[in-house]
Amino acid sequence: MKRMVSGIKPTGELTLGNYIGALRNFVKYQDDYELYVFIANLHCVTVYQEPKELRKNLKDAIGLYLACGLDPQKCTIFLQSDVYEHAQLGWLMTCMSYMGELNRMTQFKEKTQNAKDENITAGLFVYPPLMAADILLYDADYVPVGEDQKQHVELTRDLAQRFNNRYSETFVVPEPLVAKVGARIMSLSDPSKKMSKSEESNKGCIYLLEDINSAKKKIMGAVTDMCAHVNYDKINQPGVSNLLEIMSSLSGEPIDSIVTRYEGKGYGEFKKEVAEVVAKELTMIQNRYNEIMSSGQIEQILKEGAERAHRIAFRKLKKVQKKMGIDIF
Ligand code: ATP
Ligand code: LTN
Repeated sequence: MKRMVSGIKPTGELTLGNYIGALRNFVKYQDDYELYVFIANLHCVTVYQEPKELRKNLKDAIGLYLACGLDPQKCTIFLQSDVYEHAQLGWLMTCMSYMGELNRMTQFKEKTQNAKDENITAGLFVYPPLMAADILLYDADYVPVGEDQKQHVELTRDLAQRFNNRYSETFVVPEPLVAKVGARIMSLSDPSKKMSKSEESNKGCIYLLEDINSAKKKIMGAVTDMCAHVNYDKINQPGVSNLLEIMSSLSGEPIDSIVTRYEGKGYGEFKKEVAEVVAKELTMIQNRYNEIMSSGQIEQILKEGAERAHRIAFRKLKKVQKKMGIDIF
């Protein structure tokens, strides 16, 4: 079975966009791959996080991943900081990286463009070699990521090859797996923008832990157009198309079939059904989430996950240390 590794950096509340675009894919992958999913809490603190809030977001994210169907019997779920090898290999990968290549990382450039020097941590700069370590420790064949993370996986490949050439074959060179097109849920209040937790107003974004009635209201108030017929046309009817995508991906009904059902009918009725479908999914997730959070099982799941991950990571790190000459016996 091919191996897959991915990290989640939950610095905010998870949204319906995260669910449709990312979370649900992991749930599918766990059947066909040996999947390692970790909460990248060391990556979270490259930018200051209020501790109470961070703790809550980390816990919520784990609870939500489980609620959405990640199964600890099928995949390994753990906290990055629980497996010390990440930070160790992260350092060694930092020493394998050149200033020039880290300077070229788009995410670093974007995040620091308008920031003052004293607000830019050195952690943000060496974030990509830590990510490389996360992946290389497990000999991952594939890394499912969003488009924005592809460059970091490319760097990971370069570092793996550099190490293999310099010291001898050690790491599997991983491939990024970027989700299919269409995995981009748009804002309900401005369908030209991505649904995002960092959006200024909350009207366009539905959170997975949001009150059900409030989520329904957001769907009912979603920006549409004057065409007055339900049609899948992303250019001229982006709002309606977005609702069609949401509904289709949650219900499994093909977009064409939904469009046919709504021939000659108005937006009101259509939105009502979308709202019901979203409400049903959120209710299911929230019920599972509440059960999981009150069951106290998260701690045990993370403990077992960290143990499993550690067994692999430990051997890999040892091998690396030996090859580099820092482990002397
Ligand atoms: P922000 O909302 O601040 O832009 P984000 O949610 O994109 O952040 P991440 O937490 O890194 O940031 O995203 C986690 C995953 O969710 C990524 O794989 C990303 O591609 C996916 N994702 C995020 N928003 C959407 C969306 N609107 N539609 C589809 N997938 C999304
Ligand atoms: N950088 C990623 C999170 C992340 C990750 C990883 C993803 C950290 N380590 C290893 C895949 C593999 C992000 O910001 N979403």
